[in-house]
Formats: sequence, C-alpha cells, structure tokens
Amino acid sequence: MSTKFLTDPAKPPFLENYTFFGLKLASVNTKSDFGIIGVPMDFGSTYRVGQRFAPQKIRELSKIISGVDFFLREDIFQEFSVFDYGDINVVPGFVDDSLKIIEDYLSRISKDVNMVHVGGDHLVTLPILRSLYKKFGKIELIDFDAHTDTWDDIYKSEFSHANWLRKAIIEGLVSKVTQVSIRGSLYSKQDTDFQEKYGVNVYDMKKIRDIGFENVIKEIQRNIETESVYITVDIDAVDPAYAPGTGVPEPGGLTSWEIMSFFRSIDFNAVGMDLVEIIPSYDHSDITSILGANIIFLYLSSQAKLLKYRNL
Ligand SMILES: [Mn+2]
Repeated sequence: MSTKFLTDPAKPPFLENYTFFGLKLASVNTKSDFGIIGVPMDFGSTYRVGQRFAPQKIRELSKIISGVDFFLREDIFQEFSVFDYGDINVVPGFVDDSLKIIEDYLSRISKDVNMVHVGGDHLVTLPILRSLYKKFGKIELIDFDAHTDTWDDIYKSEFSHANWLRKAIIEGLVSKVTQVSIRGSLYSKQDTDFQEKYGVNVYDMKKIRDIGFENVIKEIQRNIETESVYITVDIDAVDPAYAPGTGVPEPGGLTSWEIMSFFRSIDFNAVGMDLVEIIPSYDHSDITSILGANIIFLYLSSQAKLLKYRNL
C-alpha cells in the first residue's frame, strides 16, 4: 500500500492547506477577475520572523467571513471569478533566489487578474512591484506602514524589509508614493531626508490625528493621478492593541475600524494590493490574522463594486 502526500513533498511545509475564503485553487495560467496568492518569504526580516506562516493562518481564519460585507452589500464570490492562486514556492533562507522566483512567477500571471498578495515580510513588495512594472509601467503606490522602509543597506544585506521602498524608488518602479500611519522611531534625523528628496507624500500619525482619518482618506482618493494604483499594507500601520502579531510593533497607530474604513471607501480601480508582516506566533487570539482576512475581503468587495459600475 502506498502512502500519498497531501501536498507536494518538494515544497516547503508551510505552503498551502486551507484556501482563502474556501475558494478553488487556480494555476498560474488561470484567468479570473480577482486572485489571492501567498508569498511566504520572511528572510528579509531584520527582527522577528514567522511571516511565512501568515498566508496559511489567514486562509484558515478567512473561513469565518461570510460572503457579503454588511456595509458594502457586494456579493463578490457569487458575481465575480475569484481564485486562490496558492503559494509561491520560495527557497527558505535564500533572499536573492526567492526575489527572483516571486518576480518570475507573478510575471506569468495575466495582468487582468486583480491580485491580492499575502506575505511574507515587507520585502516581498519589491519583486511584486518589479512584476507590476513589466505589466503596467510605473506604479502609483499607497503604503500603509509605521516605518519609512527607506533605510540604506544594513547588516551587510542588500535587500531587507526595511529598505524595499528605497530600492523600488531608486529602480524607478513607482511614479508617486503616499505613506500612511508613519510613526516609528528613526536612527537619525537624516532618516527622512530620502522621503523629502524623492517627494514621498507622508501622512504621519500626528497629521492623521490633526486632520482626522476620514479627511486623509478623502485627500488620498482626490490626489490619485493614474490608473495604475497599488496598495501595500504593512499590518504595523495598525496599532499593536488591534494588531499585535507583527515584526516591529509601534504603539500609537490606526484602529482596525480606520483601516477597514479605508478599504470600504476605495473609489478608484487598483491594479492589486498586498498585506504583509503578520506573524501568527506573536498574535493573540488570532486577532491580527482575522483583521488581515477582513482587509483582503474589503479590498475585493470594494473593487468588485467599482468593476460592476464600470461595466454598467
Ligand atoms: Mn513595512
């Protein structure tokens, strides 16, 4: 009697098990309106690790979300094609190889699939942006984050989750960058020089509290300049009271209601999004992963609503 592996033994053991929202699995060639894909690389993390387990955990917890958001009233899974594209088969411990594998794999997926990428640490956004550049040219980026992620190379590593944005800007992958929820401490007063030099539009937490998050949402939407907008969410943008399961927690961030409000009120077509830096082993009662599943769900629901209006 032979013993069958449930998953491919050639893949690392932290890859797929449940599917996102119980969706059917797709292959790289599958055409669909929307997709969700796991990018379980955490070898770019400078402090805590374990982001590789987030796609699996979010798949598991996404089961508790029924199909229709109470406020958006959009039946996305009935009206649109949405698939779980599985996990990208990264190489544990090898950053350069994994960056290449992620970029190559995503480049093979049709540009018509509005994709949600689930990390992984924040370095995964760099190969995602490289693949998007091939499909759409320069991308307009909205970055929810507690940190600037524009450090110069540190710890003798060329690429990390603390410098991916610096690399993306220098490589010319992005046309415009807006950062939201910035508040993390700096090594020196010069740390923000890069933002100023490259004209990064920063909504730090003081500015958000001064003018109100609802006004920030309106301003961000009003200032969208292109059709190629991409949203990256480092879960540390949210206060650790609401999202403790992350790599470098920073007190004083957004509430879960606020980040969900942003995703409910998106009034522009985006080319995709990612959700990164959730570490299930540092979480409590899975609240961070549950919030993550909700953010993905709201992004899909609001994009579906826009797509429907566009097709009318
Ligand atoms: Mn980050």
